[in-house]
Amino acid sequence: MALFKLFLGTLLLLQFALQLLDGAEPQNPNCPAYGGVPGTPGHNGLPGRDGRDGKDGAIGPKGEKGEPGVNVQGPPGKMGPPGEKGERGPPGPQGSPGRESVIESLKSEIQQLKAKTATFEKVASVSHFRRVGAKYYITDGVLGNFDNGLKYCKDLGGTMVLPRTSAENQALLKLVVSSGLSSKKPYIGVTDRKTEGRMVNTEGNPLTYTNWGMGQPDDYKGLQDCGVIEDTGLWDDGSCGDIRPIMCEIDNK
Ligand SMILES: [Ca+2]
Repeated sequence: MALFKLFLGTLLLLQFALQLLDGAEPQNPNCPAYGGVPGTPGHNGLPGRDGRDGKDGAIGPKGEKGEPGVNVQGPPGKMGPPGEKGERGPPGPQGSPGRESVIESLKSEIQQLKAKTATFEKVASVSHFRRVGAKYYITDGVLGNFDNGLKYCKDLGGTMVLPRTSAENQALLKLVVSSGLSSKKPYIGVTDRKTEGRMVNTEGNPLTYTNWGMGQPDDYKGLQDCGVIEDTGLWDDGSCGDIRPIMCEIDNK
């Protein structure tokens, strides 16, 4: 017992000394308490529950630019169903003539110009001519019978002269006079040698214009079947075998 008191007293003194060394103020110097002996450290407790989510942090810095994507066109999609037929549109403007058409047109014009040139050359080749409408009356003073005249004019590309109107007859009369051939009564392209009394042109067609003199054609002595023109412009019938001036007409188409 005495030993226990001694031990207890020593322990108190030791604690007091420790408090003095720690600077700790004695709790109550008038009523000093005895501290217990510190126990051994306890075991670690169980981990606590998860805490609440924290607030969102600040926006981070902008990231680096990514690599360019690969530009690859995907495969075409499936063909859709055919749509309904639309209404007929208005007619388009007329197209310009094709190249072939233009060439054909130019060829035609060239042919016409060549024909006109040929006509002018024929007209210019004779000594006397007169234009009336779209034709020329021409003569070179050549003499021959009626059949000679038909051939001569045909070879020249024309026909024996035959007025179809009063104006044409006047034009022919002027040529007859100006050529100095009026006294020889040139032939005109009419005849009834195929059918007596039925005067026709050199193609066998009935006449649409005549300018017969009084009492003509009279087929004098039954020998007159071919037409001639007198210096008055009137017509008469004479022998087809007589030698007379030949006059032709050429179309200037
Ligand atoms: Ca006669």
